[in-house]
Amino acid sequence: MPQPSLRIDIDRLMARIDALAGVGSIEGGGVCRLALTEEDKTGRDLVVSLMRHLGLDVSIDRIGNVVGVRPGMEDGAPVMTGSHLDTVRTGGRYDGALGVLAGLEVVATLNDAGIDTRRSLAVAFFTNEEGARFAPDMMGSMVHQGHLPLEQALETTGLDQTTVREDLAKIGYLGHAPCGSVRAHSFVELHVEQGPVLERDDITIGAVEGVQGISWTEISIIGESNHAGTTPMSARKDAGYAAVCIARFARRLAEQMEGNQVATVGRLQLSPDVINVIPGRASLTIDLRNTDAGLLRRAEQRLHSYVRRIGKREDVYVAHRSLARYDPVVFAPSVIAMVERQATALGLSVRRLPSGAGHDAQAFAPNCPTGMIFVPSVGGVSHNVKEHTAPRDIEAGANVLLNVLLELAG
Ligand code: HGY
Ligand code: MN
Ligand code: MN
Repeated sequence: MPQPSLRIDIDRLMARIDALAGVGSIEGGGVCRLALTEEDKTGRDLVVSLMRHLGLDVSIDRIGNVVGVRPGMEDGAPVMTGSHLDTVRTGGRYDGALGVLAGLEVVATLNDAGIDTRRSLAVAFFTNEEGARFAPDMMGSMVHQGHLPLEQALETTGLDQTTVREDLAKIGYLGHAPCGSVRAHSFVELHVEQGPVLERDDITIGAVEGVQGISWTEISIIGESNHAGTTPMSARKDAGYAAVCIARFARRLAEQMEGNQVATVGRLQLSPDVINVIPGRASLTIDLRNTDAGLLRRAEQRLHSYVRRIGKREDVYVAHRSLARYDPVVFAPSVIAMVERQATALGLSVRRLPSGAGHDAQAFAPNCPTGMIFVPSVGGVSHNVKEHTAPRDIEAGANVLLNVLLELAG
């Protein structure tokens, strides 16, 4: 049960966050540990050795998810926490890492206090949460929770034309444990909000209600490269122009759709990418999100019909491929209330809010009582080297995680 005086050790947690941030560190204080790269391997190795140092039983499954279990007094499914260690190319030091290291800080605190829990506790990190090199995002947790077939994930080819299986093997994390062999009694993830709400409202803890729907599409356009000077405008098959029209349509879509629709063109490539050649080929990615499932489908339909129209109008061939598709997810009311109650018991301000970002927790939500704890992001900035959360807010979030896990683990 909750131990009112028990607290995590923030200096130890910050030291571990800083140590991990030293892996793949980039200019400006951020990190780049793209999934299944050498940097990801080094980060994984560091955390696995910490798990072993804390006495956890560590298992690596066939998609490279790593779970460390602290046995409880009873057998049965563990109460689970965790997040991811991979980052985007311009990542911050808290996105993902905080959830994993705070989970391990909870274990260290219980070890120091000699506290045994009724249920086992598990701390995990999941493969390729970001989806930056290999789509979809949340790949490892989705396989772990049975939403994505293992073989399909292993066969996925990434931006560097390698497969997940090849790169997992290369970094030594093509594990043997069956995926999802460690079933969770419940799952709670601590994560930075990555948005502006908590800071704007001067609130320390977010009791997350759920995750909005996510739709990633890759659009490939084939026109005809031609001379920039000699080709009349009426005779062009300009793949580049078609691509920028689609990008502009995505922005208009976000402005016109209700339900806090967002749209992002994160990647845009033109070929041959030469100043005096009309692009013969183009590709772009469109990230659409909405808290409402029906509106997200409507936004996708409008995008697809626009893409067909622009293909005809510009006389170019256009194809689109879905890279990730997740409906909105709601977290367990019991866990949301638990986060609120434990935050209040610690004298912390707390409010409910939805998550704009995808998280590993959303894979668990259909299978067991699941929730998330947010802490404020300074300036609402994330997926940016300037990502920052104040240590006192990290301490607050980790103490709420400690007490929620203790309540769930009994
Ligand atoms: O894209 C997302 O929301 C998450 O960061 N993978
Ligand atoms: Mn994350
Ligand atoms: Mn992220």
